[in-house]
Amino acid sequence: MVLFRSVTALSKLRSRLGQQSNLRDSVRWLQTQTSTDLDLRSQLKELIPEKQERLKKIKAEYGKVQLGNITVDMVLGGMRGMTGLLWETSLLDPDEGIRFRGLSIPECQKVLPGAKPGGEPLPEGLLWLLLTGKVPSKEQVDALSEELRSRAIVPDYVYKAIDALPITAHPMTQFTTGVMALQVRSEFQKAYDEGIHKSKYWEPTFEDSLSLIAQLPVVASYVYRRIFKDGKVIPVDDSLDYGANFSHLLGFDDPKMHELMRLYVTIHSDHEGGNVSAHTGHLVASALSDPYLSFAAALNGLAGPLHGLANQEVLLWIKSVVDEVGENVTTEQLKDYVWKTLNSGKVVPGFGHGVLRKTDPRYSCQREFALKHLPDDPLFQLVSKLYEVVPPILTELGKVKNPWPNVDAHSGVLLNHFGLTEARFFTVLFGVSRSIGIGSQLIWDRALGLPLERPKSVTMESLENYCKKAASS
Ligand code: AMX
Repeated sequence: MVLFRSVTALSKLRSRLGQQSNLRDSVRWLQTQTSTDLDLRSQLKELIPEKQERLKKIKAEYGKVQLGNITVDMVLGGMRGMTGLLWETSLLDPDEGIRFRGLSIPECQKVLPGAKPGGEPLPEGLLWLLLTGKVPSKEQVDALSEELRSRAIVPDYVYKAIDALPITAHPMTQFTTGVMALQVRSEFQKAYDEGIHKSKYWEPTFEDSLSLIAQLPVVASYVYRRIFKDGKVIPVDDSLDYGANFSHLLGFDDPKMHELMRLYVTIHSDHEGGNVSAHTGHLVASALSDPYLSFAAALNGLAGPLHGLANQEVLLWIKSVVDEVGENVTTEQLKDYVWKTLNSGKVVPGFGHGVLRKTDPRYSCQREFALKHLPDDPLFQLVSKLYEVVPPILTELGKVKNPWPNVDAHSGVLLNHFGLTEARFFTVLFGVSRSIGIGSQLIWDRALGLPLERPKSVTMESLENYCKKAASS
């Protein structure tokens, strides 16, 4: 990669020399381009020793401090409320929602560079923030955009692996198959086989994570065009950033869709460590499986309807309302439809959350986007109506801890508005976005030397015996 960066800088210098007569300017420009300020890997190299020391100190000074009590309810209830993971890139507050390295979504929208001033944040900027904890400059983001474009090369056997599946295979199955095929070129696996020292694990993890993040839009778009379009692949556009390129590769070049994709990827990137996809990626990587293997595992968790597949389910559910009742559905008709869904033993997709207890800010910012760009869209109006109808009904059930909408309640109608109407594909978009959060954390997992995950499990019998003993003593 170092060689690649030098070659890229030199070829850019050559083209600048073609454009400009001032050699001194160009040399100065080359110096800034190769300086460590613009290089994410160099930035990380500086940060890692300090964080390693900090973790050592926490272990030494606070190792025996209790973080809460584990109850039987927690063990039987999917470990809700049980703190058990270190996850540096983001933190979820039940009321406020997600903070990426301390910044809320509106704050990220304010401080992260956009394609134009005031535009939606560029996902590359978020990647920089998640990895370093620092808000990048526009120049740093541009350098990272370029680096990602240069890594967006997908070997032919990846397409062949996908082509081996029937076209009817779910897009997530095709996508994950592509990720598994990408694994063939894992730098981590190669370095491990060659006997790399564990203090250097983070370096090939960095290479794999960045390449994975860069390659995923290409693989995802291949799957999309294979299933839903003409099968023709659209090449990467060297003038576009990550989000806009993803939209372009899928076949959508409306500037508003580019903006939507930047926002979509940014807000879907990370949601602290305990959700199914993030936790799975982290768990699998704790066995020193490389980022490709770990991320493919994460994607399989994301593909479940209680997690990432919910965005597909929401649009299909909304369309079923329209098919059955019509677009101008009244509040009463909508209430009846919600009850019908619940009475048939199904969940209302897009509502509820394992941690959040208020409206998801990822929902709110998508609503803002809709109000700005598609206020009259009939499906957006239906989504707005659901916001009024669903929470009181879920509250009435008496068991739902959070009746408010989550991220998935909104994303589908935005994509649908700009022509991406194939709901079955939506979770793939979610998957591409998640690589930014999970990939970033995996680098820190290895930099901090986090151990193999291995919690204790119990049988029902041992649990009963333990509880009886505890009650009698
Ligand atoms: N519709 C109907 N019932 C719901 C519900 C919903 N939207 N949300 C929760 N419930 C039910 C649960 O199924 C559970 O019922 P049970 O006791 O009969 O099994 C009960 O309410 C208590 O659940 P909870 O503690 O409030 O939620 P949870 O932490 O167990 O589950 C979640 C969280 C997201 C799986 C759940 O709210 C749900 O199924 N929502 C719909 C699917 C969805 O939108 N998923 C996407 C979440 C965001 C994401 O990961 N992308």
